[in-house]
Amino acid sequence: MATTTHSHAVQPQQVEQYLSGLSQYNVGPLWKFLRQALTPEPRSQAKPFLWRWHELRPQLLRAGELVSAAEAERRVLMLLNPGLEGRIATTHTLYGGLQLILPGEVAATHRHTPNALRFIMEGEGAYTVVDGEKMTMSFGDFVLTPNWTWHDHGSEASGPVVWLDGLDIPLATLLEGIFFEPYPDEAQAHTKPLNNSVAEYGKSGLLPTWQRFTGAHSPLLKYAWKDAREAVASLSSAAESPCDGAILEYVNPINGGPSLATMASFLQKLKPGQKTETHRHSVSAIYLAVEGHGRTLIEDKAYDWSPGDVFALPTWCWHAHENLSATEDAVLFSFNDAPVMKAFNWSREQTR
Ligand code: GTQ
Repeated sequence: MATTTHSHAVQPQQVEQYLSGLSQYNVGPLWKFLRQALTPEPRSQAKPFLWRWHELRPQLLRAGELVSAAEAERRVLMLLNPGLEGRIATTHTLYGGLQLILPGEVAATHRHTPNALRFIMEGEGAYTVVDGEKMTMSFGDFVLTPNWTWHDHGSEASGPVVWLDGLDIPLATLLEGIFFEPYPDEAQAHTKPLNNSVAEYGKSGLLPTWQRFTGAHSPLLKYAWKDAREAVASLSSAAESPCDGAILEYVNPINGGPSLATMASFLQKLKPGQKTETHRHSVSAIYLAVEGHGRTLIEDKAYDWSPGDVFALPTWCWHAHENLSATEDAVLFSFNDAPVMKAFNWSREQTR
């Protein structure tokens, strides 16, 4: 007996009728969607986008006149990606926001499963308390609020303090891992010495012998600007990345891993006139210009930046950085979702 081939007997309208009847069973024909589901490469819905400090700073200060930190709980302008309308997202996995705290204010204690990081953009004399440890925050400091840690912010400053918040909210939302809890009081007790984690874990290569932290995040919760800036400044040209210049990661001092389970953070310096090579990768990132004037080409479009500007780099976009000054360094802070992508073997990189 020959095997049956039946396609000659099938009428196109029979197929159409069949397909249109499928939705009532909540099923669909994979054969019509295979190429859409399994693209050769990532296709991000997020768009490259740059938020300008000179536009956002006045808006943030205006929020300071209209809404108190007590009312707002967190007085933040969220950086919303124009390609991800309706979502609280700066890239498809990462969220960035600009937070303002004014002299004497307190942003009440709460905790949540999303991890948070802060990079201080303006001012000094603010603080964050994380699980009983108060940390001072000044320009350029990088501070962690790992997931499910109680945290409140306050200010003993004489002027506004502004920082970039980075959280994994879009990722946690997709994975339906969001939990949130307010603290019973506005502020929590300060049960540890000021900047305690810096004293215990903040001297590179020197760790306490009587305890070995085993959490999924860095036990060092604050990385001071002076140390990080000096570290990128002192790298020799031989120690540079072709695609990123003099770049260092804020790591967990115990194991050299990322400072948070879901997000890796970096400081990079571009020498006067330096142009990096073009590459793309399957991690998305948020960048903050800290010093200098530069340009990042993303998919061949120029995003020119100055201090305080923030830009989103979606997945798999070709990009290269350039320092536009002939005399001054340019410095970028950034964070990305590499720990997650690496954990699942989804991290890839290409150079052009
Ligand atoms: O400081 O705890 O930008 O909970 C968004 C959510 C900041 C914070 C944000 C938050 C915080």
